[in-house]
Amino acid sequence: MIPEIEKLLNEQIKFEAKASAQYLSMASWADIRGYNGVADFFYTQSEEERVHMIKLVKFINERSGTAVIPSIEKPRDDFKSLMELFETFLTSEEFVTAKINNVIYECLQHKDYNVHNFMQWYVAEQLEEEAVARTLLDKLKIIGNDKSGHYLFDRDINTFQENK
Ligand code: OFO
Repeated sequence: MIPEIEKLLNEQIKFEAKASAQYLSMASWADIRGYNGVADFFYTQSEEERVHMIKLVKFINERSGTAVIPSIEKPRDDFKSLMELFETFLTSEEFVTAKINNVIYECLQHKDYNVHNFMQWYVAEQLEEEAVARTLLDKLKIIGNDKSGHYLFDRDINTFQENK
């Protein structure tokens, strides 16, 4: 495996792990406040990010690289509203997308078409996740401070979760 690409993939492991920890923290925040639908949404998102991380770990190791399991700093848990929770979700997804785009760019620079091909799965995944995050944020903007709107949002959020 090309060392520069291996390094980038290992960094990507950390970004996926951070997203998984962040979404677990967000699930817990929602759980405590009685938003059970939102909590389930983020528990599932957290699991999905863990799957993305493991996929990278296995890919690196199978191609005679060395996957490094990173330590993760404490995720945010100080959200003031559902709106802030979902803004954080979108920001996190946009950050990961930018990092994936950078891996793709470097793959092309190094003519690593194998990893380039592998990363296409992540590109498609990010497109979907960003779209879900934007849709949910748009709904919250419509709802504003309406408490019954928040109730319905929490009740119906599972209809927006991707099926994988
Ligand atoms: Fe790993 O899929 Fe989003 O971040």
